[in-house]
Amino acid sequence: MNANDVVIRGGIVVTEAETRLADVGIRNGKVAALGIGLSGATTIDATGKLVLPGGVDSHVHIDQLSSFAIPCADDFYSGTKSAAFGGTTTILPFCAQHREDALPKVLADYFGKAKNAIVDYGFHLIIANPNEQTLASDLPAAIGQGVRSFKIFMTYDRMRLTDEQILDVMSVARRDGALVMVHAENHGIISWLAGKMVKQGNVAPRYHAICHTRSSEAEAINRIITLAEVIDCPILIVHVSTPEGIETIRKAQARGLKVFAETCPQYLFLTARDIDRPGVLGAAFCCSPPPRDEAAQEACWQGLKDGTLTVYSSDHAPYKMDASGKLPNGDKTTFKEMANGVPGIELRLPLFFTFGYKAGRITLNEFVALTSTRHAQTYGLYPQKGTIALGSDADIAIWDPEKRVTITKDLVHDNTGYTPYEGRELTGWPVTVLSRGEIIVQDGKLTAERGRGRFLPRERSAPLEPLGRQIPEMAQLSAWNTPLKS
Ligand code: DUC
Ligand code: ZN
Ligand code: ZN
Repeated sequence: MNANDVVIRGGIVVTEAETRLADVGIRNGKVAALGIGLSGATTIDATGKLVLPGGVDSHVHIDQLSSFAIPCADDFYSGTKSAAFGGTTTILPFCAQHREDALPKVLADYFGKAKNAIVDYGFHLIIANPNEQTLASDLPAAIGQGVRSFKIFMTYDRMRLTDEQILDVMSVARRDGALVMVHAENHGIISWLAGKMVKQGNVAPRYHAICHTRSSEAEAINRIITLAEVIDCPILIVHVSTPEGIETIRKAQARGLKVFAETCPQYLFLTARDIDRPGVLGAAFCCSPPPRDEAAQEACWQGLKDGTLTVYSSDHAPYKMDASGKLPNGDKTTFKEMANGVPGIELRLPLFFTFGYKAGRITLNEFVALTSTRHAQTYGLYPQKGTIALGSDADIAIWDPEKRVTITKDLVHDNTGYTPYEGRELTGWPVTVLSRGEIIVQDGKLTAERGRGRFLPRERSAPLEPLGRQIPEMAQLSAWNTPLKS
């Protein structure tokens, strides 16, 4: 009898910490053995290939409505199919509250939608209305269900929280061991500038990038760090795009604060020039914050390399280039009316492999850390996800490091209908992908059943613990932030 159900034989196994020639034995969906000469009921020949942990994408929008109620192009089937083809085997999408929504219903709706997923998933919660009920009952209840991260917005009329509301949400997160993720841009600067631009008739997509000034990101990052320090609450700043923002985070980290941060493909591989196209074509590249310039790209690479930026996520926010998505008023759509976001769930890893690892900017171990391990660690999924180790889920992407691929919209499997990376030449592609030991993609074909993905409840974990170091003034508050009795 074979000890293993599946053996991946002869590949180079890469984790965050090491690179070695080894077979991987899989039993009951878990990594059961690592060594040479393993046997199994099924053998996958990985000679000449790289055997990497499946990607963990901790920032994706799927089957979600934007703040203007514009629907994403992807449901959980198309979104997770696209993830799988790109070597990603775990995703963390958002359950999005809009101001009028009751949180328990929001969560229930997304649990229903996610029944179509083909890879495993956890959830974050977007909080737009932190009222008494939300703070006292609904957030603790969500955490009890294993939804242990909340995204808040400092901009957008229909989503943004006041500083007081942010402090309230942070207080709950600190007490109950959740992570506050922040969209950090100064609302006043953006909306004031946008109002003036529109009055002047400057409504093309390129003005979106102009209104979202670099300074608006840096100011908001500085403010959110200040607020987090008052509460002593770990935070993660999503989609960081500017050298100024990164430098502010670097300084906070040097002071020992628990500030995690993320950047995304659009800040490494696009610039504001991509948005500057005739008519409304630039809408395809509009996201918030917007792509910047080459110096900002360089700062993002440096931030990833030196650890200031903790994770590299897709921020997959797929909107079609038609009236259902980016262009509600056709070619008359102004930059203020366009949904913000670009697709990237499938190409996140291949782009990073070619332009990061193959280009010599990062090592393979850093590739694994930034695309998988650190996401699992930061969000409380490690070591179940994010590594290839005994007892871990056998979520594995087998990469052909020499496979040449030209990106076209027909190559990718999401429902957006375009890719911002059309025509780029890649070297290296995940040719076989396993989730919990089951082959879900092989040689360009999906072999997974709709609905096989499982929900991942997340436990309280070390990165989510406060430092225990508050500003002295907080000592004047009595009975503040007492842990809930379980
Ligand atoms: N923020 C995101 O994280 N994604 C899309 C749009 C936005 O503002
Ligand atoms: Zn955002
Ligand atoms: Zn996002």
